[in-house]
Amino acid sequence: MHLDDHQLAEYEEQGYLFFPGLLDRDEVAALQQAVPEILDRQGPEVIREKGDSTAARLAFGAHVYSEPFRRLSLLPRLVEPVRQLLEDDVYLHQSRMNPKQGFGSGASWEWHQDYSAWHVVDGMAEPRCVMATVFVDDCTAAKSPLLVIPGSHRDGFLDSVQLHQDADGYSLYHVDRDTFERLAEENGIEALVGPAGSVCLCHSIVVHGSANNVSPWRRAIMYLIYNAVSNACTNGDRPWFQNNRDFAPLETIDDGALRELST
Ligand SMILES: O=C(O)CCC(=O)C(=O)O
Repeated sequence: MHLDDHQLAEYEEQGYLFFPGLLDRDEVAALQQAVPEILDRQGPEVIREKGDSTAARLAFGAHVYSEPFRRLSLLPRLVEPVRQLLEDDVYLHQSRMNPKQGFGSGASWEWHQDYSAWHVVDGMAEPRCVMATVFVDDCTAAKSPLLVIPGSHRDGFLDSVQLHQDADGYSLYHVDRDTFERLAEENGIEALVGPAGSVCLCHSIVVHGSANNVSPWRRAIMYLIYNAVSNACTNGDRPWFQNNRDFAPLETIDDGALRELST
């Protein structure tokens, strides 16, 4: 998939591009079938919700241990436009699934820029990194969609407050209240809604967050974090599933390879 000049200008302006239904039904089915096994995994790569230890909050690294997600991460449909946006070869710095379980278990996310932790903790020099946000489930207004502030990347990397650092090394920084209010007043807030298989390519300093999912339905999103090879991280303190140290440029696979897995 090649981005045209209009799309490149839109990314520059609003900090993200949204592609409804970029993956077809068979591809979505292959991903959805793999989700329960990923969330049941017992290991440090799966972090549980504070208010419900039975519910996974984040599953890191599924592109390594789940074949459908490995294939997803290497599809030309994702990797080629990301290379184009970053004007470089790319490697996968991190992947994480946020299943956002229903009945309130899927808790909120404070307003933040993802780049904060990668810069401060992992030593990523520049925000030359794209979050490919893949909707594994339908994301509707009722399921606490991902909320973004369009154009907030144009304010650059913001001073952030560290919200917490878990014993397992997971860090979250949040944007201070005054800055958040100003950005929201200036740019508004958009909800990313669309059917399963939709994809958003998002700049790593776009401010985003989400509310508790009080619907009865899961709302899983897979975040694939592609970094420019020339921007590889310099610190190696965090484990492989948070800070991948293999900087070899990704080689794409056949664009139909994920679809082949659907049964
Ligand atoms: O999927 C969500 O609700 C938000 C997740 C998020 O902001 C993140 O993982 O950085």
